Amino acid sequence: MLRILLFFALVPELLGAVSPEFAQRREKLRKEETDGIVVLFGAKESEDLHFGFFQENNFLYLTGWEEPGAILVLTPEPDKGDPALVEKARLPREILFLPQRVPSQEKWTGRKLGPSDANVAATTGFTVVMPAEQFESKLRSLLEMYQSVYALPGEATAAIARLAPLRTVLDAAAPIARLRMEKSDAEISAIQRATDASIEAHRAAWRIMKPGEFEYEIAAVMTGSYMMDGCRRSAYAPIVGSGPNSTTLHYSRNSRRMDAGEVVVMDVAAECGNYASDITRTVPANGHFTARQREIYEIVLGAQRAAIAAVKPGMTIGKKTPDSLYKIAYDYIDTHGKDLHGESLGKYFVHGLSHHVGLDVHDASDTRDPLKAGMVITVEPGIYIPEENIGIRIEDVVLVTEKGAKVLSGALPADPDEIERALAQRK
Ligand SMILES: [Mn+2]
Repeated sequence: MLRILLFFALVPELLGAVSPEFAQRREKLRKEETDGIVVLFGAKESEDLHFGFFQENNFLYLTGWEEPGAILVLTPEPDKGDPALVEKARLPREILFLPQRVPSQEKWTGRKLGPSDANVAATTGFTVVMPAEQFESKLRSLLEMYQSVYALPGEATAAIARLAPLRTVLDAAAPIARLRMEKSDAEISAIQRATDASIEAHRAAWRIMKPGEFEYEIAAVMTGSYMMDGCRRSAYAPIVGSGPNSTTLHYSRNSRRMDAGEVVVMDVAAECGNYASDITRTVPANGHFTARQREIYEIVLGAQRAAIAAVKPGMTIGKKTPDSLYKIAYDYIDTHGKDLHGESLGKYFVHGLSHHVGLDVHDASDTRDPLKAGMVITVEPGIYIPEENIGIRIEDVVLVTEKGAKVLSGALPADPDEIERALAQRK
């Protein structure tokens, strides 16, 4: 057993439900939200043939459980002054509800663990596992003892409204987001792994980049690269935008033929072991920036370097929050360079600077909260000037450390000379 646990500890992408980390997260949540029970529904098996089954990420964060149809119920640590202390202390603190096995369905999507399987506790990491059909009666009895329930909008809130319409329903997303914002070492390793695979994908794209190719060829090489590295899917729809498309922030048709003299924005990254990365580089299709492209590029890079240099605990990522990294990047852009009409460039930086990265590429967070060591964010300034067909975005994944920052995607060049040198090595 110890060997198995060590194996999981060393290979974070295989962080199984039995890892103690999931139980620790649940315990933290139970101790923080002492005023109500927590009810979370996992994702269901759907008929969607496009994407396959993926667990809901809050559910995954708290359980590590990756089979469909599960339900999680947590009861708070009993309060010593509570008159119902004895009764509440007897309750299980954590219950995982699992659907019964359906052999006809298992022919299509494979063997599942059922609530009465002998190994259910060892496999799930839960001492108490009950059949999903007992969920409603169990919830009804718990609701007699607790006034409030934390749930995510949707199925859980509907079930609570039906079973106990007078209870207070609180949003579970906020307290879970507070936990999710601070990454554990295993999570940071998983993000690093997704980042390393994404870096290799960008290098693969640079090796085939040339005028006359289609954007989708670049996207194909990149997704193929990280899937061949063992990543299950893209962290988001790949964005490969050339020329005019470089100025569309989330362009994802990837259908245009690239021309000489154009820049190509590649905002493409992998999800590996359930954790996302998020990297953007902008390169010249023919291997050489024009003087104007380079001028704009260097302003974006300068803004990014200024913001990354300022990353440390206590800073914030909101546009209007105090000690804002966004403001540092915006001010840099707005005080360097001009558009064709002699106006400053701040108005062409049209999106936020940063978001958290984790299980979701735009990870659960509250952007008003000051950064802490262990948080992982992007730093991604951009300038988009449609009139000049120039869109430049440079995006890196940054770990906040005690003293500052570590750029997890720093192995991929962003310097324009280094990019031109790398492109010069194309076949
Ligand atoms: Mn991003």
